[in-house]
Amino acid sequence: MHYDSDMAKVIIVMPSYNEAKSVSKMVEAMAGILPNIKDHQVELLYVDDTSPDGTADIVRGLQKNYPWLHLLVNPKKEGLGAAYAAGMPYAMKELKADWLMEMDADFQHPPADVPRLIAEINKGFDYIVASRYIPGGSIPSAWSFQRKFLSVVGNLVARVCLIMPKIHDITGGFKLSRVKGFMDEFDFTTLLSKRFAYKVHLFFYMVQKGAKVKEVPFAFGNREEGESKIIKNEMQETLRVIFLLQWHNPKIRRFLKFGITGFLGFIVNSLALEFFRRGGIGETLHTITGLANASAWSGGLAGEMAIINNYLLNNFWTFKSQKITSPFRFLGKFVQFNLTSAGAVIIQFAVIGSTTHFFGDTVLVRQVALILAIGFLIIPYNWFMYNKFIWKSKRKVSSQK
Ligand SMILES: Nc1nc2c(ncn2[C@@H]2O[C@H](COP(=O)(O)OP(=O)(O)OP(=O)(O)O)[C@@H](O)[C@H]2O)c(=O)[nH]1
Ligand SMILES: [Mg+2]
Repeated sequence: MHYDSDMAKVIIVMPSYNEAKSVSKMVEAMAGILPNIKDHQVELLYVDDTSPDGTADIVRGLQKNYPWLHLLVNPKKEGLGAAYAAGMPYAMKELKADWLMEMDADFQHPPADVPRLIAEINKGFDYIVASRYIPGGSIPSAWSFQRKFLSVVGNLVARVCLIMPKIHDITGGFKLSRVKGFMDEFDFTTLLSKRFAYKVHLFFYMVQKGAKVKEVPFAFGNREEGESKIIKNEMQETLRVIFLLQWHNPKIRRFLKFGITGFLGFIVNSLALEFFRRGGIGETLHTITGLANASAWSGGLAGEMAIINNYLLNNFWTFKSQKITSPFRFLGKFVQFNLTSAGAVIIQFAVIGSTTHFFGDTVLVRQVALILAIGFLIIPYNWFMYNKFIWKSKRKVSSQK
């Protein structure tokens, strides 16, 4: 095979672990495809973790016939993300890759689709993603319901939580990324997962870097041979990576802190309710005033405890850059905070009142109405009030100067 030296070089990075059964077939399939790609120099790099089934030996044997076939052997198996964290820098530094392709060794990413992805390079894209979730793409029909469900839901959660509505497949592993300005600026020692969830991190990174993304439909095939390495709790790992990615984003971090504070407020509310009710304080207030009953007084006091909890946590943690410190303002704002909290109570009053009026006064209607009221009205309302009134950002004022 002869290539011009200025032709862009694509390295297909293919991690393998116990894939001995498919290596010869894969290399032969590539031998039938790669030489026909005329405008790019395409080479294949196996990244094997010293597979006990001798995958690497088979690759070594084939290297004699195929000069475009490379092999990197890691001493031990640490997971798919770890294999890429070793293979991608190797492909860039040692093999001088201009483009990196991520691809599985078990034929689930059909070799016949490689030229279709590479063909997009010349159209100005930086990140070419084989997508299972756009028209023309698919996941294996043979998968169990559980696996289909986890795949679809995992991907949906990633799209929503990473705020990438326009991307349809974030959790797939067949893609092509530009090296210059993108992968060469990524520090692989910071990759957040050594496992399958590495994909979510790389995707997030590429989009943040401003990559022009192109999704190309493809049918994710059935594993033909060998055994699956996917681990059962991959979903948890993906959620962990998503959380960490967003935790580093100041705006999202603030919103997460606000959410955590609200959740803690709820716990304080419920514990305090029982504390006041059982500890006799509710009873005492009822006796002194002669009004309502012990639980009503306990509930009211517990609500105030939650308000105090939320005020303190939001002031010293969530909005700590706009922290209120002077004692007078601190008290004044606390009164304001109580008023905005009363607004939330009114919202809840109105939503639960009207839904039970129209849909029946049942436990289901009340609880669903409560969740909807919190999710769609109270959270946005509180977020708005805190940002606009209680802990108003001072940035605008200083930028006008
Ligand atoms: N080097 C290396 N490769 C791995 C590791 N884990 C998985 N792989 C390879 O990564 C690719 C994807 O792994 P699979 O087990 O096929 O995962 P999957 O396609 O989601 O699952 P199946 O549909 O069951 O095949 C395959 O080529 C594996 O051999 C690892 O720890 N190290
Ligand atoms: Mg597979």
